Amino acid sequence: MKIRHQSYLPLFILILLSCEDDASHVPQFNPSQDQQQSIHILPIDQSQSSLSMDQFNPITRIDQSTTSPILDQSTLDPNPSQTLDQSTLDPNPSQTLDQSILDPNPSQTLDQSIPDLPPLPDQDGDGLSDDRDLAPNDPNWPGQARPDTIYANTSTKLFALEVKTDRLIEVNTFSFEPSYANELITDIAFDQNNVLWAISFRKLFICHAQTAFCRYQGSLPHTFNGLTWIPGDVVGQANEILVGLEREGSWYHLNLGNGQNNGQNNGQVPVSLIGEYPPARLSSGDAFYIDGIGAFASIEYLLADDNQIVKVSSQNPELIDEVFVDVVGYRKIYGLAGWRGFLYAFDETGTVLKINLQTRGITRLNTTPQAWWGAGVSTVLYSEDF
Ligand SMILES: [Ca+2]
Ligand SMILES: [Ca+2]
Repeated sequence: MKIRHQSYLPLFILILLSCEDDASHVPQFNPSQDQQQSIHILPIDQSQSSLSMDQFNPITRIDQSTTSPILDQSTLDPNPSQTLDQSTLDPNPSQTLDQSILDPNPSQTLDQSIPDLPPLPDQDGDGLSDDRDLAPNDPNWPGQARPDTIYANTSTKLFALEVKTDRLIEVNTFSFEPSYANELITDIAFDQNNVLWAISFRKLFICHAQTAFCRYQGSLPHTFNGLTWIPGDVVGQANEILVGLEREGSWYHLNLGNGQNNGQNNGQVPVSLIGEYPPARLSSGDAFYIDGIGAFASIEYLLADDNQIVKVSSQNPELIDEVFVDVVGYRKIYGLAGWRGFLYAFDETGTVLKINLQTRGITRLNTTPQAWWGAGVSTVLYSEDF
């Protein structure tokens, strides 16, 4: 056995040596190696992961920030006409009419137009805050229309019609600065501050609504027979605009310069064409606009016996939304104004008509000796009810 042991000894030694070699190749815990791996590999993996998400994945960021559905709706609307239709090209204008002038609870309309704000400074105490007062230190100028009142004019006199009672009152005979005596007033209009503006055939005035004294504002390059203010937001302007109507049916923007109502233009008032009525239609003498109601105008249709009162686009008078009513028997409606629920038409023959906006029924309110040339109402209705 000993020999056998001896005879196997070299083999045993060889096996032992072989096992030691094999043991040296078995994976062993090697702190230095593993530590190196943890230091170098893991941080690189983490940094690469972070980098790829935040900086090398631009598609994700762009999708979230610039091509979101919000952008699609506001600036990349594939059907932008929907937005336009709702705001400026209402295909069903009668809805606007129904909701505003036929509103049985009109205080809602006024509440929206005159927010409840603290009073602004009014140095002269005339009811017009300094920022709206053409003469902030003169309590007698420019004057304002009375609430619940529309106004009408002959060529020489100013009248007031109280809408609560339908009572017609003479305010005064128009008077002027000496250089402008004997001007004939063809139409009147009230701005959003309820200040009275008036035109003669070739001149523009501001007139005190309580005294009918008029101050010259500028000359006119055309002869206008109608005058109205239109809110700026309706026609894409910052401020409300003054519009003159030619007999031939053209509407002109009377540009008063910087800001509204500056009244300081002593030269010729620059004008620019807004548009004109469709062929064969003339201005019968007036138009008016009330915020939330829209524009109405009196029109003479060539060869027709009667005037028409139409609802018209303020942006383009060629777009007559509808013939609101044929005023049978009257063809000289030179004055037109409106109030809640009613239109008032002043014919040169002296008749005053009241037209129900809901039923479109016409009643003769008054027959006067006055040859009516114009009428006016503010774009914002003022009332003592609120
Ligand atoms: Ca004032
Ligand atoms: Ca004043």
